[in-house]
Amino acid sequence: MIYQQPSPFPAGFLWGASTSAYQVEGAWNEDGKSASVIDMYQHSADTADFTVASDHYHRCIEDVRLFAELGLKAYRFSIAWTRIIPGGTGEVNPAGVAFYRRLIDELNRHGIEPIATLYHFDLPWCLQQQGGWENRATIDAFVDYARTLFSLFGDSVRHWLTINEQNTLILHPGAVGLPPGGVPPTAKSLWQQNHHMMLAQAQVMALCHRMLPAAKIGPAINTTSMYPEHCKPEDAIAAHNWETLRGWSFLDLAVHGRYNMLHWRYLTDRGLAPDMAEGDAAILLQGKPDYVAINYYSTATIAASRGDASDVSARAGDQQIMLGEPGVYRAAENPFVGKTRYGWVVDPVGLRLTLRKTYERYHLPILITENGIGAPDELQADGTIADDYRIDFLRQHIQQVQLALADGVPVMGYCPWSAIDVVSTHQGYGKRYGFVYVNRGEHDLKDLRRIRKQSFGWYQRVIASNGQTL
Ligand code: BGP
Repeated sequence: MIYQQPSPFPAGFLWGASTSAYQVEGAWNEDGKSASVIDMYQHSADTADFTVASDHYHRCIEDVRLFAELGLKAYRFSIAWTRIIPGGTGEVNPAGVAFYRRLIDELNRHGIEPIATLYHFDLPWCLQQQGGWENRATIDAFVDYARTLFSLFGDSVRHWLTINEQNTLILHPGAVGLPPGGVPPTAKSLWQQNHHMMLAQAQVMALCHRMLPAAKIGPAINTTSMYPEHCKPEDAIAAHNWETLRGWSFLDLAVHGRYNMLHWRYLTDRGLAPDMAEGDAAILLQGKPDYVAINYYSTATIAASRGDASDVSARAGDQQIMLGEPGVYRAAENPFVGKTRYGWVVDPVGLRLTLRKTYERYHLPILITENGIGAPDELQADGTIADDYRIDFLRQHIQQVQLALADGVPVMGYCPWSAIDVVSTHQGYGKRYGFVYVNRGEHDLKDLRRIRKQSFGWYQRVIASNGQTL
């Protein structure tokens, strides 16, 4: 649809940027913080670990000042459960509370809306040792942790996100590292974990509404659209299979509180259906998100399954992210989209399509909580970082957000990944996303100095003009 009247970004649009605790903070064992699964899992020894990361824990005031200079209206970050309740349950750690209090107060002082994710991949290791999400006790632990955060920070945080990319955790468990021993959980275990996370999430959303009636809370799922490789009907079914099993099934449970039909058939057919306790169906119905957050990076193109092992392939050569499933779908190439140097599809129009579909399905406002391009940005001898490719990528995606707004989709805001360079889980600092460069190598910490990239000045102008100067 080509509109004759341009549709400006609404006043109050949340121009933001994102990070997560384990990728930005460092200080992995300081001030009472305990280890999370991320700290204990196996990762490549060739890339940076998470112990120092971008040292945001020690530099958060300096970083927020940079975010204020950038003009951010919102900052989406995550809270490390292991800092707040190091034992997973029970005692609250005052030093951890003080850190987030400092961060949140500084954001509010600069008029930057804090958007807090309760849990971004970093389950306390002590809970993992007791079975992690497979253990129903983790549900109660998560609800207690959320209650603690709502009572500690509910006065100054109005936007909350429950679990980051639950679909990534379940569908690609190796994406956040492998447990000691290197064997990921079985599919049966993962779907049981998924069920428990959904129960926890539903209770936390209901709790948020009871404790903080003015606050808003929602899930954050990696959401995308799938194209059939050809106009072959079987390809269309395969694309729909995967769009449903990879994305909608997670959001349907979060928003409607019930299992998606196709998803449930898939689970029962393959012996993967979770055990449901009495009362679970009623608990799932308690969850009523105020908005849906989406992390959008790329689309995928799908062909009909051939029903054998050749359906499975590694995404862009990354053995931790396997695509394809016999009898469900296989990944195909799309000649109409670009690719990053890491093989991730670049498809700005796909963002508009995804926004339309998400709104049509849920009728809830949408917050874009991640979108961005990873690249090995280089600090030049003159002290600059010329990330013009990032500007192109973000500009094209923002244009599509504007078109989605014209389509009638209530997009609340745009928080690209990432506000500042963070550790990429698989590629360390060789793959950066930030508007602010962090001067460190994979293992050489250098001086961790903050340097504004070219994209910093560009995004500053975008925000200052409320999206009119792109
Ligand atoms: C998302 C995660 C983020 C971030 C991002 C980029 O799935 O929510 O935490 O890691 O992907 O991924 P990567 O660093 O692997 O390129």
